[in-house]
Amino acid sequence: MHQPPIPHVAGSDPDVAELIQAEARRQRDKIRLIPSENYVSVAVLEASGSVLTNKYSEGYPGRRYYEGQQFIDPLERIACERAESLFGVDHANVQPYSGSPANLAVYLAFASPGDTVMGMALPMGGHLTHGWPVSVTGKWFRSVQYGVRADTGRLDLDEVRDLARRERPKVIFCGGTAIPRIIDFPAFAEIANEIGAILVADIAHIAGLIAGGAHPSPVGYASVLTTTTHKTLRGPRGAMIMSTAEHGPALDKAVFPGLQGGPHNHTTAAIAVALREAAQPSFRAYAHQVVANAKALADALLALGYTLVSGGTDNHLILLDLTAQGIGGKPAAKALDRAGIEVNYNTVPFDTRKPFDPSGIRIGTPAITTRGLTQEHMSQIAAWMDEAITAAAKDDEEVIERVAGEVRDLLAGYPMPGWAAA
Ligand code: DSN
Repeated sequence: MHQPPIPHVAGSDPDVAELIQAEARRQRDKIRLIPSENYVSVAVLEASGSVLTNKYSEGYPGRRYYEGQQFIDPLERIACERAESLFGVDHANVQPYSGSPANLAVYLAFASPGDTVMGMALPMGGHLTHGWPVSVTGKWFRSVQYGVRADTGRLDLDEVRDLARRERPKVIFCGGTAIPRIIDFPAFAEIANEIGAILVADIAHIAGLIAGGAHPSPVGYASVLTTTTHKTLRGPRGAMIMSTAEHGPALDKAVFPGLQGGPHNHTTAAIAVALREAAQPSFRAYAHQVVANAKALADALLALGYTLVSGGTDNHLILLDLTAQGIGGKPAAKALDRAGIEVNYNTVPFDTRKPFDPSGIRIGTPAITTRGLTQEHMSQIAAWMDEAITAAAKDDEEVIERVAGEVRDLLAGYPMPGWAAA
């Protein structure tokens, strides 16, 4: 059953309770490979579900527009101090509702509509809010976009430098959602410094790896960092903006009152709990295991003949191009889901197919590592993926069902946080 238990929801609203229990069972029974997802601890779940949700706190500690902040103020201070200490930054703001609002606040702090901004193109591995045309960040700003090289699948820093020199953006974003390689923060800083741009490192995907010492930190290179708190960092759904002391006031003003109203105090508490967890030695081991698992899974997939964008991974994430398998990312993802392996379909750089029916799937190891799986399980997972993808191409539901059963059997030995045997 769901942990913490939900007897009051079950008593008053059985429909919703059953959906929560069903989702918990689904998370228990699947190999969850979506690289932006994880399992939070029960402590994080408890803080997220606390009475702090009842309170409005517009403003910042010591400067609120509502009374009754005796306990909220110290709580938000603790969350900020833990973020500052864990990442080694001068200033943290834990109020952004999620990653997109955090990035919007950065634009609000440093750019005006019509200004030139730069980021990685979404189909190349960037994020919607790094200036992609359908996003408000691509509509309200003059956005220029960089990508990866066609021959290596890796970021093209020469292109970034040329583009920056030519277009002179006010703000440059690095980071993204489908980058399997180490981000070269010093090189980005050199480019931004040369043209006087603000460098923003969107570390949403890799925040936990940075906290755990498994990816270089952008601190000292990017003066602004944005991150969600729920991916490798293994906290609640939320976000943070971190910066040098110089930029703190502008960023705070942009989050509130510029963009948002009251912070979600239950999320602030859960972020604080997650940041304390991320400061423990066990989290360092977790971050390194995430990367070791991803490398082992990438090697196993390569051995089975799969094409990986950039040829492998340095972090938690693997991007597969299924063109050679003769199946689109979407039907493959759906077959894998039926086989108990949850992934998301994704564009690959220079994709000739549409974003809603692209050539690739994106996978990662943060959630299965939390579950306790290690390198020794990765060749089996790759083999199951291969069986399911091959079966999908042949409409062989029997194989898919068998794999789903084997997946459940394996996972039964690796309990998930958030679930207790009844
Ligand atoms: N939706 C997130 C991801 O899956 O990477 C990025 O915002």
